[in-house]
Amino acid sequence: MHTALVIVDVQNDFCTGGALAVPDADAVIPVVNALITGFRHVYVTQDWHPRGHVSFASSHAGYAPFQRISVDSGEQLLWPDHCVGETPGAALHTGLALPAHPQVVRKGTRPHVDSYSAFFENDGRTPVGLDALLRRDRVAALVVVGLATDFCVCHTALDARRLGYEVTVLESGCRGIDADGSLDRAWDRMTRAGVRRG
Ligand code: VGL
Ligand code: ZN
Repeated sequence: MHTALVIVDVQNDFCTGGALAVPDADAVIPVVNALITGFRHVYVTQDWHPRGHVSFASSHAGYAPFQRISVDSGEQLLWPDHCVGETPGAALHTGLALPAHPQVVRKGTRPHVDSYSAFFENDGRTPVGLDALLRRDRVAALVVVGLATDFCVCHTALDARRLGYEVTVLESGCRGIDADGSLDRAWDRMTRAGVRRG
């Protein structure tokens, strides 16, 4: 069984100058690039929303980014419009030194449900696609890096543990948004779920 590198959402909109820029996000790029050469199995996730996505504050009259709202799949933290599919903001950062044919998983593609995890949408049960690829490739352990530590990295790591993968989240290869203490809470949840903090 193999160990894979999972690179979460290193996209222009989460990097410097992007619509939902994560503080110091670009610092992960050299760290991730140094890791890539050491892995035969590399998976890349992309946040990939339709216009008018349920997670956008602009889709809900009277709401602003970082407010919470109740939606079909539960509570949704609202964001600025970001990572609209096929726009430059959704593109992977060109500083990433990816292998020629990386395995890409796109998430958050459905209008009415968000997906922080590359395993399950925020309804907790609709598969996004990463598990099927990992099973096909006989991967049993993951090293997870990327953006943002407290949202898509955290939920991807938690679901991976739920599915039985061994998981290390490499802190130097991640950066967080830290909305209201969410970064500490995310590390707390991850470590309690058996995620190694590498
Ligand atoms: C993310 C907020 C909204 C992430 C995606 O990649 O962590 N965060 N959409
Ligand atoms: Zn998103």
